Amino acid sequence: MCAGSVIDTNTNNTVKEIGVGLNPLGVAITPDGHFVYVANRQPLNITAVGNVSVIDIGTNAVVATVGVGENPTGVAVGSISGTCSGDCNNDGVVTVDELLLGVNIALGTAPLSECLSLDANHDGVVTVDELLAAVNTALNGCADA
Ligand SMILES: [Ca+2]
Ligand SMILES: [Ca+2]
Repeated sequence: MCAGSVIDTNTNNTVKEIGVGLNPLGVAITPDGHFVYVANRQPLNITAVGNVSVIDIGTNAVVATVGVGENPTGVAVGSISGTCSGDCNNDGVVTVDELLLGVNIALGTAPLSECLSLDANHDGVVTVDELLAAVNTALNGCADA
C-alpha cells in the first residue's frame, strides 16, 4: 500500500498521510470539494486489476475502494452542479426508486455516495427537507431538464 499526503496549502506542510492502493497516479477532486478520487495503478511491472480510492476530505479517510480495469493511470470526476435534488443517476428525472433510495440514505441504511444530489447543503446528511426537495423535483421536474 502507498500513501497520499494531505498538504496544508497555507503552510505547504504535510499534515497527514492516507493509505491508498499501490502506485497511485491519478488524482481528482469532486466539484463540491468533498471527495478525492485516486487511481491506483497497482504493480508497475505487470498487468494487474487496479482500483480507485475514494477519500472523504472532511475526515481525510478512505471511505471506499472501487475496483476498476487493469492499470488505471488517471481519474476524472464530472460536475454535479446543475443536477436536481434526488436525481441520483443524473438522467434529468427523479424516480420513485430514487426517492426510496433517498429515504434509505436518510435512515442510514444506504450510503450517501449512492445519491450525492440529495445532500443539497453538502453536510453529509440527508434531512427531511432535502427529501421533500427531491419529492418536489419528482413531481415538478428538474429545473434544467
Ligand atoms: Ca434519475
Ligand atoms: Ca444535507
